Amino acid sequence: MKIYNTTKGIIVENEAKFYQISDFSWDSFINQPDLFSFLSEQIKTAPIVAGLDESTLLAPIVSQEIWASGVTYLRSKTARMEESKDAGGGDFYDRVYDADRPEIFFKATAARTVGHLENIRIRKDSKWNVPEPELTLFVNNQNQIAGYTIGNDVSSRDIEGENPLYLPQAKSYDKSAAIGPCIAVFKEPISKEVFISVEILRGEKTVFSGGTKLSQMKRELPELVEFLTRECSFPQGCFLMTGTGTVPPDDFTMISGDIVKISIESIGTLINTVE
Ligand code: DO4
Ligand code: MG
Repeated sequence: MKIYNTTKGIIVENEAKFYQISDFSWDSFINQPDLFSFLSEQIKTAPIVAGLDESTLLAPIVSQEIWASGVTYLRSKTARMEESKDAGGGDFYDRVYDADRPEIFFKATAARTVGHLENIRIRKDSKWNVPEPELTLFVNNQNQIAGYTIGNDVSSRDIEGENPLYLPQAKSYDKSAAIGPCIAVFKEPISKEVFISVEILRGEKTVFSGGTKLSQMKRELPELVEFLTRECSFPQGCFLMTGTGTVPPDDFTMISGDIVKISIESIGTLINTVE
């Protein structure tokens, strides 16, 4: 089942039918215990609507924070080691990849986040910018993985590579995070066989495409959640981007007008244009 946040309220999709939900705020709806069973009950009585008008979609976030984990895939580790070798930072990435404690950082508030079909941004003081296609967890206020969405952890690689202490500037700025188009809720945890793919279009041309299976991730999803929630409480739940396994070649940077499409099987496709 999929939950959409729209200008017309909350819509639930199940087996190609769309249901209008009333009487719930977004925050309280997505934090219902046992979300899959709750949705199954809701759609028994909710009115069916004609379909989903994509132009009404909002990012599936209201009061939640977005956090992110990094260096969870080998490809991410080698890319960061390479970009930061002149700054002597490479060793940090090698060590965090093998350490018990994962890298977890604060990514964005809802105000800095965009949804499906909205514009993402690259920093004006950066010359090397990439999308990071990431499976993104919705962690409810009981610290349980209750749903999944698609995330784009837009990043400035030159700023991050210059000094690892610049990470917050490379990662967190206006419209640096995109999530959506929905929160997908499954009866069972998401399959590790899902493929996370990205395509970047410049005009008619695909200038980069790639992807990875979730099974390539070094860490377990509950392990990331456990570290995030150890000393942080989330009364309205939170989102956790789980790291990228796909990094474009070092001579690639996004430019204004590029369209980034990230797809994850069983969740959908998140499309954003670079402002
Ligand atoms: O350590 C830098 C950021 C890593 C990251 O965002 C990722 O691996 O996805
Ligand atoms: Mg990332």
